[in-house]
Amino acid sequence: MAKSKYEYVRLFETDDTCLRNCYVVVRLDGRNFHKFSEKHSFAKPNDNRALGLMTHSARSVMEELEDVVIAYGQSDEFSFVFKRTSTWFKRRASKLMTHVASQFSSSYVFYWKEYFAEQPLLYPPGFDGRVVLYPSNRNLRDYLSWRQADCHVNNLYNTAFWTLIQKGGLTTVQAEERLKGTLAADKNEILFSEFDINYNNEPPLLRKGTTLIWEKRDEPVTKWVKLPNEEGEKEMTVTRSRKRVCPHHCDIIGDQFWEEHQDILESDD
Ligand code: DGT
Ligand code: MG
Ligand code: MG
Ligand code: MG
Ligand code: MG
Repeated sequence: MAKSKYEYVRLFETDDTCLRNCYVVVRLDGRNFHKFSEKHSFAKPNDNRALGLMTHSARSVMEELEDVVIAYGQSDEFSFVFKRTSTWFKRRASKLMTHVASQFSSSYVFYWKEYFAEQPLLYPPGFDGRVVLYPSNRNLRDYLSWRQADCHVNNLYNTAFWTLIQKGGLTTVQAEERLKGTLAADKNEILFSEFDINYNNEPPLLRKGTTLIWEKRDEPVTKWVKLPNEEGEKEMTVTRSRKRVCPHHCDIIGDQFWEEHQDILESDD
């Protein structure tokens, strides 16, 4: 068939293929969640329903899309790491990023009721996305360490800030003033000496964020098995090994996690 005279417009499309051998990281972040969390009465500083919904949406991204080997989330953000040899959508950055963002956003709305039963969704939330390429395992681990360190710094601050307000009776201005210039050790000390809170005993979900990886799990499956000598069939329970997305709330900065899950990263050589 003859080409139409309009075909040339395709030439305006630019190439956004992600460099080979690099991990492709897509990070999503909730748009104006400062307002969204206020309007939907999120608990302060952390709302377990909101965190659960974020994780459920991230799980949907891993299950519905291809080649995501690990995802890490905290607050209103989630990072998705595509395996470095992925050829999904010819590694086109815009395809990968928009699929992640739209799958995540629609899941967030779709599963909202499961987490916020009594709280209606008041307006459609959105998430921005960006793509970053990391050429080595060290770079990728440093990226994830950066996000987990951010989780720690923010959560320690927010825990101290809201404890001073909720338990100490300070105003937001007074709490801000009290924490100005303090180091991590000072915040730990305030929590411990004034409020009897050992920060290290706070839930790992809040201190470490959520890491999702694929793991093999033995699961019981019922199936019909043919009996010998044509005696008919019998329903039996057998164990099948299935790959599932599993959440972890542990340290991913040190080596231990990576030594225990060696199949996540591909060799650098
Ligand atoms: P952005 O990302 O530039 O569009 O603007 P925001 O407002 O989303 O800013 P961001 O992403 O730096 O900060 C996340 C906001 O979401 C921050 O204001 C705190 C809020 N947020 C996230 N998780 C929770 C939660 O569990 N509880 C409460 N109360 N707020 C939360
Ligand atoms: Mg932002
Ligand atoms: Mg945000
Ligand atoms: Mg954020
Ligand atoms: Mg299409």
